[in-house]
Amino acid sequence: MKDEAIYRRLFRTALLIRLVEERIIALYPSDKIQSPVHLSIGQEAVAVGVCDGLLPDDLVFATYRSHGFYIAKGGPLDAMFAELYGRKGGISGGKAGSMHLAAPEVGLMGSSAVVASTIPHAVGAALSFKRRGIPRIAVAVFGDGATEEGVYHESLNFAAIMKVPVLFVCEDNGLAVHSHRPIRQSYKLVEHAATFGIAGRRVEEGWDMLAVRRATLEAAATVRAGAPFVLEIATSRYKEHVGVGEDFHFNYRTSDAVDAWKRRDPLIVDAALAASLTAELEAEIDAAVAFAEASAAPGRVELLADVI
Ligand SMILES: Cc1ncc(C[n+]2csc(CCOP(=O)(O)OP(=O)(O)O)c2C)c(N)n1
Ligand SMILES: [Mg+2]
Repeated sequence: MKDEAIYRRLFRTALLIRLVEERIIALYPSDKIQSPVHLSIGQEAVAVGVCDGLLPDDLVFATYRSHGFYIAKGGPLDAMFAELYGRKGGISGGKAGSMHLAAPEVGLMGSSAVVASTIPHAVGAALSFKRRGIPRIAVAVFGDGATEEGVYHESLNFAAIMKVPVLFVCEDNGLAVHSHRPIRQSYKLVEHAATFGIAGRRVEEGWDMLAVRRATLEAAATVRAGAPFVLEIATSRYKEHVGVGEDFHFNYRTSDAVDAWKRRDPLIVDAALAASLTAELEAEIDAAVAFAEASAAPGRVELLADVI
């Protein structure tokens, strides 16, 4: 398939993610969304490029900022909105919310509010694939801040020692809440991985869905051959850490870097393609929101099921 056809496919999914999150922004003041939200607006190219570079059976373990990965992996939109609404029709019956989206049937195994906590789960899944001789890979997605957690280092070590098929994907938006990466970290991620004998690569053009996809295909090929790999992808978070607003008024960053990123963002630059797809995608979102609105709230029995 030509790059142009792939680009259109990736663009459509990335635009769906952005329009879904813009709908979340619009709905949020109504208080119908019963969950804190960590928006990935600006970061969509990472989710779509990575997921498109995987095989459908590969498993992804993600974070609280994972609407994009859920959608890019093919998670159902109606059950996602119902989940955000806290309704019975939600993918986890309304009990998980935005930070814990999971759709195992499409390979989005889970996401978690606890920073770095899904990284060892991906390593464990990869170990299981290896032991059972299953030709699939597991992907751990995490932010730059998560690499400061001890479990990240333990996971690299274990993956390297056991030679498990795991792809570590760092979404480097340069921020952990309001804190910039250089004041938090004394290491470069790819060099750091090399000290464990793990190959890695940093992609600077994290706005470029095709570049992210190509890098993922290459990295995944290494992983399928039995070696873990660290893929670090530069990206930009346009909105505040948590919530639906912007955060430039806190003065920990200016809008300059975000504006520079927006000037390369295909969802903004390729306005004609976006306009040609918007009505159809908004109709999909309308249907998903209508499903959530019509879904009943869980009762006592459903609320207590699966939690003890
Ligand atoms: C174990 C743990 N420590 C601290 C927090 C509070 N916390 C939530 S998000 C976050 C920053 C994480 O930054 P990063 O991994 O770069 O992800 P991003 O939010 O930028 O996507 C922190 C410290 C938490 N949720 N879990
Ligand atoms: Mg970050």
